[in-house]
Amino acid sequence: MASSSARLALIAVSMVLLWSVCIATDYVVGDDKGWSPYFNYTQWAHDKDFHVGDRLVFKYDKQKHNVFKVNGTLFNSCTAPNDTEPFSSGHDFISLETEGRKWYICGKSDHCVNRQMKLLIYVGSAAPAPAPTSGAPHSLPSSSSFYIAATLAIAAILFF
Ligand SMILES: *[C@@H]1O[C@H](CO)[C@@H](O)[C@H](O)[C@H]1NC(C)=O
Ligand SMILES: *[C@@H]1O[C@H](CO)[C@@H](O)[C@H](O)[C@H]1NC(C)=O
Ligand SMILES: *[C@@H]1O[C@H](CO)[C@@H](O)[C@H](O)[C@H]1NC(C)=O
Ligand SMILES: [Cu+2]
Repeated sequence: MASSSARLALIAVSMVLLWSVCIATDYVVGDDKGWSPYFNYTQWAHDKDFHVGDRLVFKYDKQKHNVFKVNGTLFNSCTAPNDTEPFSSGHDFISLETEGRKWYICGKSDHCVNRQMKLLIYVGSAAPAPAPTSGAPHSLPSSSSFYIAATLAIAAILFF
């Protein structure tokens, strides 16, 4: 029979696991400068560690700017696609759903080519849980750690 302290411990461990797996970050592109001309977005992205599940937040004057998600070829030539609609709300949330390089440009006027309105980031796998104290393997993919944590939490609440 599990004691109530074992039950509490299990719930606590599960909650910590759930929290660490679910935590995701919103990055306001350009911080307080937002998405604007003559800001060095290469520099901005340099010290950031983007993960699947995080979001980019583009804040800008929607009369003056927009945001196209493009591929590397269009990024390098600063070409806005003419077959896709840009983000244009002035306050766009873009979820980082897959790993790899992501490219964003402003499609207005010459903002990409002459005014540095271009952003390249690298997105890594979902943020790993911190080393667990329970001795669970460190390399568990986060989705399975999520289900394990959720199952533990539910089991602890329902059955102990
Ligand atoms: C932006 O910052 C990067 C990294 O610090 C630097 O290499 C690059 O020259 C800068 N770009 C401009 C246009 O200043
Ligand atoms: C980049 O996107 C353009 C427009 O959608 C497409 O024509 C081109 O083939 C793409 N390039 C790569 C390398 O995927
Ligand atoms: C769209 O862009 C492609 C090149 O990227 C060009 O060949 C095509 O003519 C353009 N279409 C329109 C409607 O402007
Ligand atoms: Cu712009």
